[in-house]
Amino acid sequence: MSNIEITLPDGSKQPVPPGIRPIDIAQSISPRLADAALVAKVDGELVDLNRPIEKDATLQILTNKDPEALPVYRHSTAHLLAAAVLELYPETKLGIGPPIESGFYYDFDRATPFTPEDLEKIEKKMWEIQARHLPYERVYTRKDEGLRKYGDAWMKCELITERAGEVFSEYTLGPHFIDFCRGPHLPNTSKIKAFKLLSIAGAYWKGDEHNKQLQRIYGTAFFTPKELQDYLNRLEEAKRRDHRRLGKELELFTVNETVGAGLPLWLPKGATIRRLLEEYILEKERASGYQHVYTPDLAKVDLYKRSGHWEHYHDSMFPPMDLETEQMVLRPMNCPHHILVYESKQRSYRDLPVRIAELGTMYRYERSGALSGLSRVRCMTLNDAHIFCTPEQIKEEFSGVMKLVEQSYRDLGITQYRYRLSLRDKADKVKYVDNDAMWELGERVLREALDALGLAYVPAPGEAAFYGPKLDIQLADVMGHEETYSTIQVDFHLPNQFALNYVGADGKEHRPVMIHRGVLSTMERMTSYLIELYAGAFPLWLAPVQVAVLPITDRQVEYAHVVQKALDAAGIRSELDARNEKVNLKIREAQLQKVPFMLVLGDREQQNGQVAVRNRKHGDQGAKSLEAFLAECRALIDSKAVSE
Ligand code: TSB
Ligand code: ZN
Repeated sequence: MSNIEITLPDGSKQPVPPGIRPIDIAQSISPRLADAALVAKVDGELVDLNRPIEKDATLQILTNKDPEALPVYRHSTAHLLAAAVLELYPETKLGIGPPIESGFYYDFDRATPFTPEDLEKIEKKMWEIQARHLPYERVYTRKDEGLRKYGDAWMKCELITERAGEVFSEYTLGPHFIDFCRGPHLPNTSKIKAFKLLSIAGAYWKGDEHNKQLQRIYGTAFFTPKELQDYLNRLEEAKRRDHRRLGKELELFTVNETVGAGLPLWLPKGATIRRLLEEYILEKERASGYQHVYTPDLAKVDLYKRSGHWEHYHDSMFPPMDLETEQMVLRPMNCPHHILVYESKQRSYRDLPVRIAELGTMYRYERSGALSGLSRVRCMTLNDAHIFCTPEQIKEEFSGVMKLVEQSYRDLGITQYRYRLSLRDKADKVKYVDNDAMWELGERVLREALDALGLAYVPAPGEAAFYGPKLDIQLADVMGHEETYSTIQVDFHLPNQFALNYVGADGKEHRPVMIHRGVLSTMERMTSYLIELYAGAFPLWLAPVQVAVLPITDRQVEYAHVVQKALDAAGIRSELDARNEKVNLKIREAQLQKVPFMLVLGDREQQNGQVAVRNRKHGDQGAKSLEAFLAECRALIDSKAVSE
């Protein structure tokens, strides 16, 4: 038989006999490469290193230098996990075990629940198997034979019935493990160098709550122990900062089953932070020419039919409610209401831009699995505004919004962010309004505005609003997971839907453009970010309790009241701990609550009209006059200092 031709990444071509395996070619290049090889890429497709190549092809050998090999590596680690589970608990039935963004999982059906101690045992067993250098072997099974062979493995039979062709592939690992799997896999277990089992969770078979509940074991794997350790450290840090945990500990918010998932209740301290954010942004907007309005949280379905939300955004809306002869719906966005505010009177070119703003509460149906604390909720209040302007004014308005964003981020101490140009998915005619000319214009206007400001951005197809492209500002959490916070959106669609107009200098009617924008994002999402950014230790100006007043004994309680009154008068938020407890305990508790300043009051302080100041970060600061402390505090608050 004649040779086939293999093209390597450097462009060189090798004539080789058909049936050659990628690992043979790696070996012929260098034994080092063969040793480092994890998986092959043949004509762009990932395949096992020992899968024969039968025709001309391009070939790349992937090692631990190639991020693309990581999912394969993790998938193989998932098989290693399942092999260990079967060796320890042979009665277990296998579900699926794919790699995921942060590692892998495997679903198991077993009557006895796995315990944390089991995880340790399983992990040990995995290392044992790893050391056996067991190969991952691909075998082919005929469908009818497979169904016969796996009679009692119900999940496997379901998968085979639904997904397998006449013949399907399986992978084995040692004598106990075989699973329905497309692969590819690593050549053998010795290639796995670093993994960790992380947690156990319940998961329904195929994600459907009508199905049987399985036990899911999550784990992660990295090419090197160092990368794994870095990841585990970040995971620890993320736990320390987790806004859901801190929200409870610091009494900021609570989510109650009886109210419903994704509907957080703001507790007094969280509400204080929210109110400060609201007051902050309202004042900034007032000074930037915005007009604030109040509009209702619901409207007739017809309003959203007209705007296009009903057609394109229906999946994210709460179901409508019947009211007498009408159908009402909770609003998923505030734009239609603001459009009606614009429309409430005749507008002339001299009025433009008209900037309508509101802390607008809106409701979105988010899947229950996607909900998280305050960062993804179903009822949210957006620092929203809609700017109605001429096409010529877009650029200046855009840069005005960017200034607001940058100033707010500076004041809040947010320094790490990325710009994302969110575009439509051209093929998706359901989610996005079908009007090519409009989308191209919107995208061009946004790109020009971005270029004029010299901002570097990353385009993201499929992330636009249904009515137009947007510039999203992305903030990442400790684990690198990004969410959108601020957003600026150019919209030529809604003004058309509502036939908006203004009277131009020529006395004729013209159509305005709309810019939708949120600066602080929703109060919910921004607060979740700030909790994590500061790990609960908010800058003085945002701290729900700024000063803890701590009398040492009952004798100083009266003086403590005087001090607290002075704090009140200076507009400083304080809490007085007048309990009959040791002052050290009071300090410890205030410290745990991350209160910026503690004023410890003993006889001496009382006699001298002083306060002994403790700082949550730097400890004891010595005694000073009450006036001096108030002045220092005021200065820190007024300058919005990020740390004291
Ligand atoms: C800016 N109509 C525009 C508005 O005029 C609008 O609603 N845009 S949006 O759909 O992108 O939402 C604005 C912001 O709300 C998002 O950028 C995001 O920061 C925040 N947000 C969206 N969904 C949620 C949610 N489920 N929970 C918390 N915040 C959310
Ligand atoms: Zn809007």
